[in-house]
Amino acid sequence: MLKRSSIQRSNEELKAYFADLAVQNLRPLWTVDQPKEPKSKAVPYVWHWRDLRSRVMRAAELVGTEEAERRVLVLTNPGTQWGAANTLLANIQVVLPGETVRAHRHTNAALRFIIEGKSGYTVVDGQRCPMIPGDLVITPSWSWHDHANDSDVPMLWLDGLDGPLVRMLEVGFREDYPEEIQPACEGNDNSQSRYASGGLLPAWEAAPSTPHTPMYRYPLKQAKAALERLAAQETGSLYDGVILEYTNPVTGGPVMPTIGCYIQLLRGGEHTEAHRHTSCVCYHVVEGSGYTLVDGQRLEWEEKDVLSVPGWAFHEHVNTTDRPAVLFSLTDIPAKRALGYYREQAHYSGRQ
Ligand code: GTQ
Repeated sequence: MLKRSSIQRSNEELKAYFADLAVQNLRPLWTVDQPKEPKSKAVPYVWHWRDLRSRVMRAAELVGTEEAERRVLVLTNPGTQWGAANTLLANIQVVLPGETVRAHRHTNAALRFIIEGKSGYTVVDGQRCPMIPGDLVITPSWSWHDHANDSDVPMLWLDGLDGPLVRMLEVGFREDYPEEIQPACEGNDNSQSRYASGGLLPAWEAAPSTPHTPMYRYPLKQAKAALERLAAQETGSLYDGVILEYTNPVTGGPVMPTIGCYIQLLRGGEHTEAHRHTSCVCYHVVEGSGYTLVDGQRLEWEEKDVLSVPGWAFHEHVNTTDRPAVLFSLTDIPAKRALGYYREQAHYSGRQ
């Protein structure tokens, strides 16, 4: 008969054994706590625009873009002390009228969601991408990028990056462009007119081999029109209302391999059901106000606020007004899916 074994020994013997192991840099696995499910170090958190904006603007009074290669405030989750979420950064950057921000590249994948301004631009691998409030502009891993503000008002935007993931994987490289700024191609980035044709793609092109979308810019105008059109004809998701993913038009996959981007509309008065997933999420409120319940904690939000929902935390959204609310979000779903670690679970009683 085979069975599990049980051994007689004194506690002193065991303690002496453990002490000897420690000297050898060894550790007995059976003494290590192994939780049944993840518990994020990150905590549910909201940064209110009313507190953020003045502090970001103050940075622009104190440091120039010569001194600060990126004039950025890092929204820091009190639980992790690096970035807004466990694998994601959600930073706020400001560029004043007439300023340029030097060109560089890094392995960190990045995106900008424009919050305020008129007509700055980012040059991504030579493509000049105009930045209009509400637009999403992506700067994939290892792409050269520099920013500029050629308007007469400050530009503020949300930077989303996979910084903490890159740090954890120890794959961080960075490089300065040999010049201050890249020579931009004539005219604006044309990826919009090439790829945003309702499912039609240039047939003379070989399928791009890059792991990111060939479309660098996703205007809010199109996203909002799609949200409103779908809100008029469909219920959407039980957990997220009418939610759309920004996708690679060629593959239908996420915009970048480590970061997924979404935009959602919560109807006036909508109160979603609660669920949780292993991916963490940073939300930016494009318009409207309400609150999100995260593991029982109420995060109140209004326009331009940023909130962090840790992985495997139950969350449900409530639009407290009678007008639609629109939320932009970035998540690490693509990274977790690719590794086979994505899981999702509905709350057992619908709501918390
Ligand atoms: O604009 O390239 O928030 O390199 C952090 C690192 C923005 C940028 C950030 C960066 C950038």
